[in-house]
Amino acid sequence: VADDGYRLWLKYDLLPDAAQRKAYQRSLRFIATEERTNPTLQAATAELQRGLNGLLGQSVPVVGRSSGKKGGIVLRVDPNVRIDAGSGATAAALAKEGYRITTEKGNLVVTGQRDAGVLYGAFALLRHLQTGQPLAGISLSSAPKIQYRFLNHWDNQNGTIERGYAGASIWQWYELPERLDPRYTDYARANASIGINGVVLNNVNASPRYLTTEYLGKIAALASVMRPYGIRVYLSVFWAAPKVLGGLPTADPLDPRVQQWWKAKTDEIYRTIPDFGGFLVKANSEGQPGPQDYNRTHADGANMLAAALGNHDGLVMWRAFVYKADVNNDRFRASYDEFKPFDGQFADKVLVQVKNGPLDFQAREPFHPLFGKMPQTPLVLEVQITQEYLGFATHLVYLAPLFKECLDSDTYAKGPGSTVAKIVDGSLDHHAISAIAGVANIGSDRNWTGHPIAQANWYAFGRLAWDYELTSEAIAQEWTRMTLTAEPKAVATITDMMVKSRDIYVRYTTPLGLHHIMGHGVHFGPEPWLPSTPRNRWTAAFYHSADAQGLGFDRTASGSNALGQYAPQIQQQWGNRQTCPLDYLMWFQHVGWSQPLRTGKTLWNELCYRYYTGADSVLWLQQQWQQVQPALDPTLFANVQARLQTQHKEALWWRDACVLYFQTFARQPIPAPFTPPT
Ligand code: GCW
Repeated sequence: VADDGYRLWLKYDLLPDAAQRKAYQRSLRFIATEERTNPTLQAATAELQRGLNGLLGQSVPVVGRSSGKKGGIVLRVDPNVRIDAGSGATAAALAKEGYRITTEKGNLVVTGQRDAGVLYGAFALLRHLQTGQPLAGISLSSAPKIQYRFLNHWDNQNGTIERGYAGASIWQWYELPERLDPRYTDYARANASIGINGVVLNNVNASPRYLTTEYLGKIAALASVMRPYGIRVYLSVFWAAPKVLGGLPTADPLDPRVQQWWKAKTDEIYRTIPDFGGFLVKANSEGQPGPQDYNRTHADGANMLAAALGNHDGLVMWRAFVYKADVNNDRFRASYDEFKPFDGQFADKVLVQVKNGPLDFQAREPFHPLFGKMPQTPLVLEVQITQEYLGFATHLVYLAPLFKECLDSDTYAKGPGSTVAKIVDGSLDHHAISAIAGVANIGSDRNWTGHPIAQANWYAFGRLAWDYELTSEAIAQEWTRMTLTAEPKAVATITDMMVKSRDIYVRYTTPLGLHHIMGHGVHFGPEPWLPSTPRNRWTAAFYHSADAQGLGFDRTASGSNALGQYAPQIQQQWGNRQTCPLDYLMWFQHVGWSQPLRTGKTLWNELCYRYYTGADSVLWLQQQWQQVQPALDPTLFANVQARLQTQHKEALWWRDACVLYFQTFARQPIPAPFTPPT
């Protein structure tokens, strides 16, 4: 049977090594659990049965208790089991989701303080087997580093997905609540296997319809599928809902009628969905309504929703992705300028959700300057798993290196070592709450993500949300083994391709810190020539600022001074042409075409060098892929092979468009050995 990718990394194909299978079989002969009616333990048990059946070719019975038997798995909830989750303010909450796997009296014991921990432990045990690791003397213990680990769906009520490239939405609203597509369960399994514990079901450009009684019933049905998997559902809300749904003349957050409407709506939600997670809000951004329509602030809006939540166990995630087409401002600065002044004014249940970079999910951005500058507010890190600016579903781009680059960035907020990760996990500023969100790349395509390798981005997001200290390489290796092949050389080759893929993409699209030069609106392909107009100033030409002298956006004190939003150490490093990382150069400096860079080449020559070698590297990806063919399912092999052909075509398109366009300013020949396109 051809591998259509539906099973993701939970394929559970028979392990190829018979000796290893034998060894595993001896220790995995039954599953014992005393809590057979607990839905989460039932999910854990069913997953283990399914996994062992596939991996070992043996059906494993479930028994009530091990009572002296040896050679099986014992699942146990034990509120007192010791799980190390550090010493931060969230440690107790994190430990509740952790797990421990040990050997006791001849059995493998999977323990958690709560049932969700046992489920995560069951998935960890399966991963252990899928990646061929020994069971003898096994002793694993793990707790997440971040408390709320979200997927954000940008799915619309009509089934389309904003910036989705893998088909329509998997939520079949018109079938709900009666029919529960089995795919929902598979979705929940996949998420639980990587520790995702919250999903925002709908687009941040939100339809008010989700808040109607009719839709709440549908959402409750979805919540019932997610619940056993430790996943809570959340909603993006349309700010003007009190007007549209409630018939009120206003949505002013300080108007008592508006407050009352939200309170009543929130109570209704919790009556329908008792474990509802909370609200995500995009307000006063890209045409969405918000509190500023009434001369109120982001804090007024967020705090009103927090008050509506009252004693319900829910959160408000208020997005910092805001900008107005203010011709006097550099869009880079907008979110910081609007939010920084409100630090300390948000209610306890409010988190501010900040994109990884200041602009908009570009292929490479410096970290967002709000990280480290709002110490009194818990910040959610929002990354994009869907490849809006990274080649949709035709370019092979593994995103863990992008996520890690942001998490590992040093903000210097409290001296060296104040990484974005330590701000997001709450440890730097001692927050009692921490969260991370990834914009999903999931659709109803048979293989969920369009590009088969894009499954790894969903996987990597979850694994890093659980433990941001994992390396990109380790995650790629693990995913490849679970999903594609166990053949060691092929695993090494594919891991290498994946780890290098994002840099390759950056080189042939936006090298040296170029940004926002893609096709306008659709965000695909190159369009660096799009000029600024008084009505639309923020176009490609604005961001690359090419002129006869040079290239790049001056964000130092002589330019927009967006650099001034960062810590002094960063200002010093990035503000100096000699020390600014070349990868960020065009983000911060306008550099002369003939200026020599640290590489020894002039800016123009270095730019050409990166565009050309970047596009050539896609041929390298093709060669590597060709080498692993014998180790792969033929259908899957052919799928990726074809996409790599498209990717090369599009890489040449990017290269030629950008080099030829910038050449009209640089007025220099394309350096040898590269030859101009004909
Ligand atoms: O990246 C931009 C996208 C919009 C998106 C917006 C946002 C959901 O182009 O499609 O809207 O960001 O993050 O709100």
